[in-house]
Parts: sequence; C-alpha cells; structure tokens
Amino acid sequence: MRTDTPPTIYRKDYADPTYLVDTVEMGFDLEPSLTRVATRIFMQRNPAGSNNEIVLFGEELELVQLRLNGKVLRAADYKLAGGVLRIPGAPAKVVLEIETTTRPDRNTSLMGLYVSNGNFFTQCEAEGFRKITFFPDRPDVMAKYTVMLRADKKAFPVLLSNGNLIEEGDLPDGRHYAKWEDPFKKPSYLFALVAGNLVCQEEKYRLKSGREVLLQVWVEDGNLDKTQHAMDSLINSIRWDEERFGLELDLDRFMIVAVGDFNMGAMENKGLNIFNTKFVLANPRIATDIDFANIEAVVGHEYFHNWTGNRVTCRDWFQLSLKEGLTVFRDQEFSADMIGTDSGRAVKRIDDVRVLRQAQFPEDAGPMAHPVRPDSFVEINNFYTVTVYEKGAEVVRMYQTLLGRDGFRKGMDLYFERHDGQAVTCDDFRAAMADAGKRDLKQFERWYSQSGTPRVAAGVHYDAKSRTLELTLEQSCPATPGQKKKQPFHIPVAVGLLDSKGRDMPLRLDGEKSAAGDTTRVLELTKARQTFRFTDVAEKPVPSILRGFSAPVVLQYEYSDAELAFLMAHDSDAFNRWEAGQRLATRRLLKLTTAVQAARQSGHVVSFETVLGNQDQDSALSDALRITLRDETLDAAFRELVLTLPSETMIAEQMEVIDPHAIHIARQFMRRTLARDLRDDLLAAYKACGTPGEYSPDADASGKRALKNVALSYLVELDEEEVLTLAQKQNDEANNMTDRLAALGALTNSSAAGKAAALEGFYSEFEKEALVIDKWFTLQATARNADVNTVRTLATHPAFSLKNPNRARSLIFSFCNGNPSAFHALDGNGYAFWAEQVIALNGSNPQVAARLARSLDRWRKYTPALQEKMRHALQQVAASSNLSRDVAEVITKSLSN
Ligand code: B3K
Ligand code: ZN
Repeated sequence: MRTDTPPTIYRKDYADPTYLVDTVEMGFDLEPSLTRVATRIFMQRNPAGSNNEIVLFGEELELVQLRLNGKVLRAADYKLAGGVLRIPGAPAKVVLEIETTTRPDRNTSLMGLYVSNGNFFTQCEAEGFRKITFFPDRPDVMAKYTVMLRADKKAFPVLLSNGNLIEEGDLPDGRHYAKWEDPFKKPSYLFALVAGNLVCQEEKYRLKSGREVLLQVWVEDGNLDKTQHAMDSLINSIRWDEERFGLELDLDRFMIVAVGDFNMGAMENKGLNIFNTKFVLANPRIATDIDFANIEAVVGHEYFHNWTGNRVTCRDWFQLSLKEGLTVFRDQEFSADMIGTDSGRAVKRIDDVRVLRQAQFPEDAGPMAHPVRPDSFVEINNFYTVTVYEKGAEVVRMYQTLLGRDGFRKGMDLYFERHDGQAVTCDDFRAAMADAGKRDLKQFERWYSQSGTPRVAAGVHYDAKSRTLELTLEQSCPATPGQKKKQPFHIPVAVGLLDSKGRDMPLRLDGEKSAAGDTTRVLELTKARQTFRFTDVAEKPVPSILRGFSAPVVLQYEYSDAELAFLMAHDSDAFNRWEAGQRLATRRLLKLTTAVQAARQSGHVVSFETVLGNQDQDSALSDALRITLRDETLDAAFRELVLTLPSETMIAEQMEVIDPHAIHIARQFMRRTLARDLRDDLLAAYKACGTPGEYSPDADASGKRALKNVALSYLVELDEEEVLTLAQKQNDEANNMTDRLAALGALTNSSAAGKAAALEGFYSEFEKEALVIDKWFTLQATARNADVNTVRTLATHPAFSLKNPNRARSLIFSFCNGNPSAFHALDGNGYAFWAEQVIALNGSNPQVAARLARSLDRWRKYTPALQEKMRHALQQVAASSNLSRDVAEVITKSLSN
C-alpha cells in the first residue's frame, strides 16, 4: 500500500486565483524523445486573490530556467514541491518566462504531450497542461494564447494548434514552423497541439450569417475513405446549434483530428477537437449502425462544447456537470432531432435511459456515489462519470420539462448573455433558468447536492361516484456515502390516464375550471408525499406515470400483468409503452432467478431447463411481445427495443443480493422460451427486414437491421439447421459491418460447425483495421462460452496490447463488465485476472486503470462467497506498490464504503 495518502480536495475550499493571466506565448521544439517548451506568461495580481504568491502547477517536467520580469530566479526565490511551484512576494504585474523539457515518447499516461504512432498529440483536460509547462492550470484562469510550433518537416509535415494559422515557413536543418493564434480567451485545459504526418478532408461551409468557415477532418494516410460521416455530422451540428439555440461557430476554422491512442471518446479543445479514431472513422465496411450514431453524437457533443464549456466554462472542476451534463443533453437533443420523427425521438430517449439505468443507477447506489456536483475528490479524472454526464443531462432535461422548450431556450439565452467569456458555477446556470422563467428553483438545487437515485412510490384511488382519481406520490432517497438523510427533491412527474379502450383521457386537476385539453400533465412533486386529484374522470383509468422518463428516479407502482400488457399495446407515450414491457419481463426474470436459486439449494438439479420449464407457464410476456412484433405501424427500431430483454446487469440491480449465475441461467432460459414461442414471427420479421441496395445508416434502415438481427440472435437459441444456415449466409454475404458482426456473433454463440472458421476469416479480412479488430476481441470476450482462460489466451494474441486503451477496453473491460456470469466465476479466477490487469495498467496509464478498478466497486452487493473473493482481489490491488492517485481513490472507497 502506498504510504503517502493522496490529499482530498474539497469544493468548500475554493479560493480565487492569486494571479490572472492575460496572454500566453508558447514555443515548442518538438522532438519525440525531448521536447523543449518556452512559455511566456503575462499576468496580473487578482484583486480578489488573498495574497501575492504566484502558484503554478507542473508535473513530470524538467525545469531549465525561470525568469520573472527579465530576472532569472534562483532556487531560493521559489519553492517547488509536490508538483506545485510557488513564487512568494511577486509584484502586481508579472512577465514570467519558463523553459522546460518533456519526454513525449515515454508518456504512456496519454495526458499532456504524447506520441501516438509517431505523431504528437495533447490531452489537457482536466489537469494535463501542467505536464507541458508550469502554469496556473485551473479552469478559472482564462487567457489568450499564441503558439509557435517547430519540428522536422519530413517527419512532422502538419503542425496544428488552436485558433487561426497566422504564419508558417521553413527553418534551417530541414525543420519548419507554424504559428497559431487563438483569438478567444480560454482555460489551459482547452489548449491543444497536433504535429505529424496526417491528411485531411476539408470543406468550406457557409454559416447562416453568410460567413464562410473552413472545416477539416484530419486522419492518418489511408483513412480518407472513412471521414465523410464525421464531416457530415459536423456540418449538421453547426446547423443545428444555429437553429435550435441561435449559437454560431465563432472561429473561421474548425478542425477534428483522429488519434488511435486516446483515453476517452474525444476532446473539445478550442477549434482543434481531438478524437479517438473510434468516433471519427466510419464507412459501411468497418463501422456498425451504432458506430455511425455514436460518431454523430460525439462530433455533435464536442462541437456543442464550443459554447457550453468553452465560451462559458467551469469555475472549478466540481462544476464539471455545468458543461458536461448540459452538453450531453444538447447532443441527445441533436441526435433526436436528426431522426426527426416522434417515434425516432422515443427510440433515442429509450436508448439514453437504458444507459442511465445500466450504468448510472448502480454508480449512485455504490461506494463511488457522488452528487452531480461533487463535494470532494482525490483525483478529478475519476469524476468524469455517468453521474456527472448522464444524470447531469437528466437534470438539465428537467429544466426543459419544467419550463417548456421555449422557457428553456430563454434560460439558455440569459445564461450566455450573463456569462459569455466567464468561468461559472452550476448555481449560475440554475439562476439563469429561474430568472428567465420567473420560477423559484431553489429546491431544485438538491439535484446537484444530493446523491442517490430517488424512489417515487405511486398509489391510485379511483372513486366512481365522485368521478375522481387521487394519485398519491411519495418520494424517498436511499442513503449514500457521506449522506445519510435526504431532503425532498423537486421532481417533475409527467402523467397520463388511459381509458378502457386505451385512449388518453382529458385531464383536469381539482380546482381547474375545465380540462385544459392536454393528455399529459407534468405534476411537480416537491414534498415527501403529495396527493393530486383529477376530476371528471369518467371511468377507472390505467395510469401512465413518469411519461418520457420525466425524472431520473425509480418509479414504484404495482401494475398487474394485465395492466402492463395493456400499456404495452396502447400507451400513446412510446417510452412508457416500452417501459411496460420491461417491467413485465423483469418481473418474470426475477421469478425465474429465484427458481434457479431454489433448485440449486435443493441440490437435486438435473437440468435447470426441466426445473424452469415446470414453472407456471406464463405466456403474458410472449403474447405481448408477439403483438408488438406483428405491429407494422411501429418502427422496427422500437420493436427491437421492446424485444430486447433487460440485461443481466439490469436484473442484478433489482436484487437484494446479486447472484450472477442464477440471473444468467434464468435469462438464457427466457430467451430460449421466447425463441420457441415466437419462432415463426421472428423468422417473418427477419425476412421482412432486409435492407437491400446501398448501405445507409439512416434511422429506418438501421432500425430494420436492428430488428432483423435481434430476431436472428433469438432464433439461433433454437439451434436449428435452418437458422444456423441463415446466420452463416448473412456472415458470408453481408455488405456492411452491422450485419456482418451480428451474424458472426450469432454463429459464435451457437453450435454452428463453421464458427471457428468464421472468426478466423473475419480476423484475416480486417487485420489492418484496428477498430474492427477491437470488435473481434470484444465479441469473443463477451461470447457465451468464454471464460477467463479464453481471455487470457486472447491477451497473448500478437494483436493485443494493454497500452492501447481501445484494445484494452475491447478485451479486458468487455470481459469484466460485459460478461458477468463468466467474470464472476465461482473460483474467483476472474477477479484474480482483474487484479493483475489493474496493477499492470496502473503502471502505464492510471486513468484507464482506475476505470477498470471500478469493475469491482459494488462487491458488497454479491453473494457472500463471491464477496469474499472480490475483497481479496481488491486488497491485493490495495497492497501493490506505487499505486496511482487514480487507482488508490477507487480502491480505497470500494473497500471502505
Ligand atoms: N471533456 C472531455 C473529457 C475529458 C476527460 C478527462 N479525463 C470530453 C467530453 O466530455 O467532451
Ligand atoms: Zn463533454
């Protein structure tokens, strides 16, 4: 165990910077093994600061020289310890000149300046700029930057940085230079440079105002056949932000650069977005429909940051959701608008809620639970979480639900009017919404300060005589680390009532003169318990509660199976229509899981198939799914979502004590049962959903492929010759990666004779496409018959490397997070493997290591036998030497909370 406990940083300790920076001039002499950086910082004492000490941060730097107002500082003039350089007693106006060197080719953390495949890239958010030079590296210090890049012309023909290119030319010794100037003030985390051998697709685009801008997508040579979709997505993003939010691109040049070694998805550096290749490169041959959709979303996300994040940024890192929650909300709305139809919007909404429930709800119930605006952290990189991002987006969405679309837009306008060019807080955003909408949103602050997923229990009482319906809503929120008791939240609950024919009933709340004509009402739950009275309710309705998932809560209401089937068939709210099916399936899956456990306990299990088969034959779900499957008025994409059972992780979340093996057996049994019950309809859907002709990733075609391929995945459960032949044929003839990968997956999870050959054929066909080989690893790591030995063997494959984050994720993370029943093998070998990998990654890339470390953070939820083995693995990591701050925080919290 490390001896020095890394310090915890608290939000309440925020202090204004002592010095503010006006301008920064930087010169880089780029060499992979030793890069020289000369920085000139023009700074002034901050009237709001508490003293005259200059505080700079720097890590893994060699300090060559430091000059203050022209005078070289000697060691006695400053203090340098623990990555902080302090110059006490500084004058009011300072020009600081700093010379440092770094070693980019040895930088495996992929933070700061590093080399990937021979090219230079940077990643500065959150605190990577301090690995490039000493600087007041905090987001509330905003400055204008001029950057001079010098490098060997042959090895690094392209030299890019933020803003506009103002000068370029040749230098002696085969070197050349480029000078870039960013006209906008920015925090250091938005600094970027790229240097190397790259090519670009470029287009000129005319903004609504008439101004012409230059758009570029930079990639390695040989990838120009994969940039069109990113370019289209960028153009759509620019147009959408103008139309929906009145926000214009403020630069004359906007660049996206793809890099193969990257810790996360992408980065919104001003004018020079750097992207993981996974979110740029696409063509039908290598990318699936989901990849196409993700690229659109991520290109949009990073572009939208230009206003929500860059023009208005965060005062401190506790406010991260100010930019991330808001920008995720914006990218979600963008993707929905790109589909355009109401049903398409619903599909997108369901997808987003699935992510929230699958990943954020567990986080909010585990040892790493934190509010959307955290109160403390040890390592900020550990707080780029689904809570800050996805729950944060839900919080932003609730403003829109409460204020209406126009009201929300007014709030956004006011936010920019007040704060353009500033570094602000989540409170500032809430104030803009409240003031523009003339609403009291004080209680709404609890969404930022309290962690945990609120529960809303609903109870309904209908009185036929008075024709009134009372809907009682009661909220509570489980205790989370550091937060035992919670105060009531301000929760928008969208409600509709269905009559016996399944039609929406007119709504009139007690006290209203007449029904307002709406059929969905947003009720505002602000107290622990509240009753809402609907009058003029002609018959006993079936309530449709939390329509559109109007708040990130768990709704508890005891629907009968018949009511759920009814909602599945009739609810005008597509989200709740889908939700009803998920509830029905979850209920059944939990029953089956309990049956598996009981059978195992009794000790006489011949086959679970027999035991489960003897369960009451319950056809409610099959019948309801059949109706949906046959309903051609519904989008294929929606039908696919209804047909997809809750994941094993989702079912686990519903259990007091998680038993991954029982869940797996139950879910597989249910898949086989459904495949048998729905066989002919699945086959019909498979045949009806072909997408002949040229590939297009549009919503209609991708929806058809999704339905077709989910049908195939059910059908292969039957292990029939006819179906296996279909899968083989699809694998051999597919003209796009979506169909190819689905067929390969179906074969891999079946007993088909040709499955090994299909896997090999896939590998040799796509050997040169790193992103496709990632899929090849993932498919095998998550295959039904995979175990830890499969993964250990794959880890010795020549194409595997732990150093490349995408590759590490494709195999190691996919297994630990995406194959629960294999990972949680009773012998504990999955956990031992996990510990080895966390320790190995900790040495090279702490950020990625800490992500993997999270795979065991919910260990206390599992059966005692598994818990014991998990704790052992956690302790093993805790005891290893040189633990990074990143990993130490996750492991310590996992073991203590
Ligand atoms: N802002 C970056 C994330 C940076 C993560 C640093 N550990 C990407 C994004 O959210 O758009
Ligand atoms: Zn973001």
